[in-house]
Amino acid sequence: PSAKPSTNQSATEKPLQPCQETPPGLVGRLLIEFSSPMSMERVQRENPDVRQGGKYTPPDCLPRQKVAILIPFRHREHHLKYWLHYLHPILRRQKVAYGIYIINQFGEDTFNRAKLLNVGFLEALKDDEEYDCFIFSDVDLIPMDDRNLYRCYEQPRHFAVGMDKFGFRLPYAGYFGGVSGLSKSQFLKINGFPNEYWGWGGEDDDIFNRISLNGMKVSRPDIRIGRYRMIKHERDKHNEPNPQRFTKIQNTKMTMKRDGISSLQYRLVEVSRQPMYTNITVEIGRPP
Ligand code: UDH
Repeated sequence: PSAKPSTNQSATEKPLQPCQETPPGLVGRLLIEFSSPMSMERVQRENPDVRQGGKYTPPDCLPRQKVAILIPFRHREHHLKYWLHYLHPILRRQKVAYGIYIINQFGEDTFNRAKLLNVGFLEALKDDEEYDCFIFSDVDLIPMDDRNLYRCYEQPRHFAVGMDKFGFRLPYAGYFGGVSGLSKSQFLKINGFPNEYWGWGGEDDDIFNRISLNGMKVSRPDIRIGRYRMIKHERDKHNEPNPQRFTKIQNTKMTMKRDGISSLQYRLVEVSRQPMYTNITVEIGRPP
């Protein structure tokens, strides 16, 4: 399903054509660096066509999908500026209709990436029920090639196949970390993401297991195109490696039925629309 023609077509213009499968204005390999300072003012100034809340719709064609981009977040304002600086222009060239959602964990209890992303899925749909594609991105990962198209595919997508910190190679065959994307129906088929991975690690492997156990197969871009730069950082406080992760990922088959989007509980603290993104602050509890 694509967006309604009426949303970006005035009476005098001729009807918009569907956006081309391969967007014509892509540039390919990009220079990504994090040494020059970045400010939100600059990001705003350079992206005047992004609407309040970080929404964008191509003006010259009818987008094929409506994409919600969800970023798990806490205390990474510095990274967010670079992410927005690089991603808004890339997404614009890719001719997608999108909205950016920062899912900000309230308080200082242990971080829970996958649970935040479950919240993002439901809250994005509350904001706009037309989203049919969900892309889950860490805030510190910037694609180095705009041919890595941020949209949904026949099969669940893993975008971040070649990260600089792993020598631009997939660290292991079942890696699903960093940046991934599922259509609404693919996400619901796996009962969303696990809520019970507190701290760092394992949740991405659990999601990979959910996909395989439900008869789907991860798709990926070519390794030459799926390259990423990660903004270097130290380990965050309250996101220590989770020692339970190795046993938990052995049990996905049993746990995925009860633990997921169907069992998600949270308390919404605040939704605020910023010029370049929508911020969703949420209380998600703490490990048992
Ligand atoms: N995140 C936050 N705040 C946190 C923790 C995580 O925003 O406090 C989000 C953020 O989007 C981040 C993602 O969760 O990109 C993944 O967390 P991570 O960046 O900590 O994970 P990664 O595997 O790094 O990239 C692990 C620590 C590496 C320490 C290396 C020290 N040399």
